[in-house]
Amino acid sequence: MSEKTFKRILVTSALPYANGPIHIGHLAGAYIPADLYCRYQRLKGRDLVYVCGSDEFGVAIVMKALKEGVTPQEIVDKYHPIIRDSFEAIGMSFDHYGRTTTPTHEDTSQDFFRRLASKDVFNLKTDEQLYDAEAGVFLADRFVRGTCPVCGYEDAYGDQCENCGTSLSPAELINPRSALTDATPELRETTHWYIPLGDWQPKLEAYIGSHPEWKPNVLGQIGAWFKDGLRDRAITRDVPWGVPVPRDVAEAAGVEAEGKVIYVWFDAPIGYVSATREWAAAQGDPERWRLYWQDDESMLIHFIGKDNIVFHTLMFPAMLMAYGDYVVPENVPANEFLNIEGKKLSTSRGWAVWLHEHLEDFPPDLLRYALAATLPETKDADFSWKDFQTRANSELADILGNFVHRALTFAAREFDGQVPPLVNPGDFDRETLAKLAEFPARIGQSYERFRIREAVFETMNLARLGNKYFNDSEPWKTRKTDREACANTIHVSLQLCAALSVLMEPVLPFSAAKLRAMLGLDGIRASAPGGDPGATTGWDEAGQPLLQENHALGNPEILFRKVEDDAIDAQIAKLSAADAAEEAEPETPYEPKKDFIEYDDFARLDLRMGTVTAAERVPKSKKLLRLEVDLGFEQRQILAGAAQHFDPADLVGRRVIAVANLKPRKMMGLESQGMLLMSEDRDGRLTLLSAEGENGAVVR
Ligand code: B3M
Ligand code: ZN
Repeated sequence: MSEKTFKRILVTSALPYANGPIHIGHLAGAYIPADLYCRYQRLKGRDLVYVCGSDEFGVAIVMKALKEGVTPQEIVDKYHPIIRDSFEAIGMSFDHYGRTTTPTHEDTSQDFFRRLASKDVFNLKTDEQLYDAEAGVFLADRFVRGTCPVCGYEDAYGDQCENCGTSLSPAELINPRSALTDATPELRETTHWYIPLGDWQPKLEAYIGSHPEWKPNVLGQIGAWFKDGLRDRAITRDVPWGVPVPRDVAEAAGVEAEGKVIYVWFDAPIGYVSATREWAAAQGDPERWRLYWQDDESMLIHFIGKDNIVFHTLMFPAMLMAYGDYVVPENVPANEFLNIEGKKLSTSRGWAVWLHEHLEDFPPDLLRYALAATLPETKDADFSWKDFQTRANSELADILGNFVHRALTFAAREFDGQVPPLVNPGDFDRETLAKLAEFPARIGQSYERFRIREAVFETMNLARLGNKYFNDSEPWKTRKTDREACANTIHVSLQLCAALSVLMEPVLPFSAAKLRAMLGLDGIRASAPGGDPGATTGWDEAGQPLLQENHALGNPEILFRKVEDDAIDAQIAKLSAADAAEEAEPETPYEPKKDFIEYDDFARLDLRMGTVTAAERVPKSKKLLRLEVDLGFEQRQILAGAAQHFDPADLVGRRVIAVANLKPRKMMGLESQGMLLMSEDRDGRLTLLSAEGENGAVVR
């Protein structure tokens, strides 16, 4: 439980799929909160390792490759560096950022699989799965599309209907088709390994039960899974992209190993272990990873988004328990989702703010701060550009930046750029220093409880305190009337600035470094890897005065520049442009133009004006309408496959164009004596064509 103190901490952020760049929704879920937490803990002087990496296997990657007409390898080779570099640019302080296509990861994943197989943890099941004979592959999950048996949505995925949210198995789809070739899949036998999570439920319930301190949104989801009863989950797939099922294990089981890979949700969390191994190797101490994973005094924390809860709180812990020797997650502070301007983030619709683009226009600390201040910790939250501007201008610039600037420029002007001594401090000075002393513990508490937003708010309160102290002390008056009081005010203000430069470090690392340079303050413990190991002044010390009397300050500079309206308007315009372009852009292109015909070919059509005189649905048919059409020279019965598009009552009286010489044919036992012209748009919507002219008039 949370009361236990641990010797070291291992922190992970969800491994992002390397199938696209990072957007602010990702950042707010699993990355910004984790980075703040890690930087705080490092400032506390705790032994911490923070790992992450690109998730490079799985259907998400294969889908993207299909879409772009390249190989999965090309996809991950393209996006891995983009993701890695944008993380670096926003100041993510990973000790190691790996990828799951490394030999170390294959080795670690196969070791897990082999060990669990040898302990008889898995079940082997043979059943029929959909097979695309045209492509020669089994169709896992998202490779099958078809009609949802629950709501009738025609484009449901094999694992879930996006329309009604029901989770499905591919075999449940009506009219299944292959997402690869559009072929109708056939059922074929295949054998897979399953992890019987149901067998693990009692152990998992005991484990989760020992963590009442976990976030309610996380416990709520887990509770629902337990109530439903955990089920077997297949942990292998028949796809040509993934960590291969170890040959020896397959052979021992009498299963053909060729083409079988480990399911991405089995290997991805093991990616955390692989990344830690790679980190240890890079430290020149290859076995050191074990300390973090296999020692009871290590605390494992997973930062994730809410869609990954089941894998990190149930499946991965079951794997770790089954393996033995490993610690299990001590906490999984999952976040909810971030919306943008009140609308659900959607990368396909262009309703997203991309990290690499954002950083072209703004310094990284602004986004870190704006996101940290609005994290979706307990419920979905909203990012808006106006709010971003307000955070940057009214909080960072007007409160924090302003306070620091006033204190430093005052010291430069009045005290020769030095820290004036504190002599006979007044009550207000002492009270303020006493309040300062409480901040590290108070902010720290919030971090320890994963209340990152609250921690950031408390941090800003220290700047608020500084501003108010400076204002109320009125040093611009005392500089003439009471030199000692004025010096005390500046002394205390500078101590507050120094404290801020440490306490704001988790959320604003770039600006904190800048502030320390202005203060000439060094020897502060690093909040990211690669700092001076000799530095011992850190979080806990920041409550006490950090600056010596007469210490020489550096040059004051502006810490935060204001974000202008223009810059914000441009971003809003960009967002809506992407949204509008998406709306205007054809989702599926219209049919290509047909070959030329001679006029005589056209002239063979007998097109006539007519009026619908009666309309009804054909009983027992979903699609057919029976229409009576007055063509002037005769009445016709015409069947139209348009029942899903029109209400029969609306059709009576409509002027229409009919093909009058189409050979009659029977449908549902009724003769159709012609056809009505309609247009069909890209979404399959039908519109009846109409024209002027009396019944029987020739259309040409
Ligand atoms: N790549 C899913 C996601 O990006 C997945 C997380 C893996 S964490 C081990 O949402
Ligand atoms: Zn549905």
